[in-house]
Amino acid sequence: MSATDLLYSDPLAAATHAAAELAKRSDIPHHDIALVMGSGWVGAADALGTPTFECDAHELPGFSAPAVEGHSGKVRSYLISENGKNIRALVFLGRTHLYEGKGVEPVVHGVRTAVQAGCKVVILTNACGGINRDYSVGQPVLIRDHISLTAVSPLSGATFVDLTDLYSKRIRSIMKSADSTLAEGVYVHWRGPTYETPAEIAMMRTMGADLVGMSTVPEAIAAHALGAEVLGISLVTNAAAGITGEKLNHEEVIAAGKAAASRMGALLKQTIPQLI
Ligand code: 8IG
Repeated sequence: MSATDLLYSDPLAAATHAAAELAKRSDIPHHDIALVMGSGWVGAADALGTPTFECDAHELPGFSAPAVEGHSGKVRSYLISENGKNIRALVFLGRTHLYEGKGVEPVVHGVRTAVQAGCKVVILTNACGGINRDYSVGQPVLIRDHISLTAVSPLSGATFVDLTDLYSKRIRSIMKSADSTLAEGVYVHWRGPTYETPAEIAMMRTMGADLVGMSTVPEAIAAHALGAEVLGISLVTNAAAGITGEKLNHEEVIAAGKAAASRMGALLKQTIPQLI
């Protein structure tokens, strides 16, 4: 059976295979923490230091080539050492999105691979639209909770998983201790690839949403269901539709991401030793 067929028929087995291949190629049998870097977050990975291993994600079974500019599709391993603690961080530069139309399995394959590789903590980053009028472009926001407007779950069958503490309170509190300016917000998952209409943004605001984007939620659910602790960080790279009267464009999003990413990378490097 091909790796892609296995991904759809037995996604966890596919992730186990990918984790074994990663261990073989990198010669690193175990990772502790995973980070998924979304649009514009590559600079944050660079702030983690020099990777001890890097490959193209699609060299690992079940991964496909990236579809979006700013998503490089690399997998890296970093060694973060502090106070005699050696932490292995597995970093995905880029991700697969629901709007690519391949289904949810490829979307969550990275985090499942990470958990099968040993990761107990999964940090999901993204670029998103700001619904909350208090947010400014370039501002990082911790995800406190989400609203799924796709209603797509990576899980099937009678597995009734509690999502009360999906975005770990423990980790959010560590992050806020390290940077007291960090805001928290509710993230709406929107399938895309179209952005929202102004009326849809007004609806989301009424629902209690602060942020809107096209990622993170399925990965958070898949990682949590496998027992990992999840942190979500959104970088507000544009005001959501209808707020400023300007149209949304992808280039603007990438530029805003780059500016804030190195600051977030330094914050992540500083806090990672406290998370494991
Ligand atoms: I970056 O305004 C980014 N991603 N749905 N809406 C949605 N996704 C986004 C947006 C946005 N900005």
